[in-house]
Amino acid sequence: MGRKKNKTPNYKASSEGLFKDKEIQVFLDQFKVFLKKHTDRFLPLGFENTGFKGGAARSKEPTRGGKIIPDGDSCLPFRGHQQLRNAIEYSLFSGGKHFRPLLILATARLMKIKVPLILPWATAIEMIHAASLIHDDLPCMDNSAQRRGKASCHRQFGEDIALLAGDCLWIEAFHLIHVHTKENKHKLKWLFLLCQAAGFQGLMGGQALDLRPPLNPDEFYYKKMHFMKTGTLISTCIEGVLALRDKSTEKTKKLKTAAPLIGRAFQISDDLQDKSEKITSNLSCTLGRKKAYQQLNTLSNKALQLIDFAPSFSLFKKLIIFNQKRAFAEN
Ligand code: GRG
Repeated sequence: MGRKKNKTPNYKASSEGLFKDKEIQVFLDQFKVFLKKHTDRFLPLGFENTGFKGGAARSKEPTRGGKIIPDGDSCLPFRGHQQLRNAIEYSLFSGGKHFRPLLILATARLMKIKVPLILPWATAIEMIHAASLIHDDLPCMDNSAQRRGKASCHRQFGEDIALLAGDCLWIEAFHLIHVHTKENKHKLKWLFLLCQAAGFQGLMGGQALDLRPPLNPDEFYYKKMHFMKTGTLISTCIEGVLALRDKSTEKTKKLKTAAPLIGRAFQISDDLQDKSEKITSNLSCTLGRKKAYQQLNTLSNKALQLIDFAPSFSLFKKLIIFNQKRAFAEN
């Protein structure tokens, strides 16, 4: 049994509404086109059902990644499963704040790195994020019926397809980095960072800590769990951009130090927004909302102080403040 039934989605504002900056819109459009290109190329349209019923979707030329597979049987349909693809696209293109891709853009702006160079990174990170949300909603985890104001992936497509959609998404994120990163040294660094952020010390390990908390969770536990479950991926967004620069400078050091603070602040803000019932492992419930607000403010202010070289109107600072303020927003 999951811990929370019918978790109320706290999704309210999308990034489009919050950052009415034309350049950000252009970035988000480019980002979505990039994402769509990857799904179109590597997850080609397939069969509506698993049964090989033929029809429009049936291919005489089985393909993988746009290439014909020499299987020796031209009748073997091999375009992939349509529902799986639908579930992947349903989850990828269902809104969300795009906090992580925007943080990547914000870091790139501070480092004077051009958008095309960071698109694969932003896209792969959002795919891992989408995968984690699908899995997080499953009945064996948070058991959430809704996500972003819509039916969660498993409610829409069934648990089997949702599980596979989540698996597929995070694997495809690695695939995307492999295919779209020009420089080998950047590719290796990005793959390493993704492994670190998603694996045992990251999302997956953090989720285990959240699902099976100790009997008496203390502040240290929350710090660790928040960082692994949420903070690592957010912090990795920044690190991935810094990986494009060889030299370590005062600026990069400050950004590296601020990254985990922003990551932890993001989860605390998320907890404070979550007003659903039956929440057991939530900092704001266990330690009290006041203390959680204090921690959020301390972390955010520390991060803002560190980024003293960035102008106050910079996207980077705006994102830190946005995260701080959303904790106070009414759902
Ligand atoms: C398959 C990669 C993978 C992981 C499996 C289920 C799991 C392990 C991890 C779950 C981790 C998790 C859901 C952490 C919470 C992170 C969080 C605060 C999510 C909400 O992010 P927002 O607010 O969501 O950015 P939107 O909807 O805006 O994209």
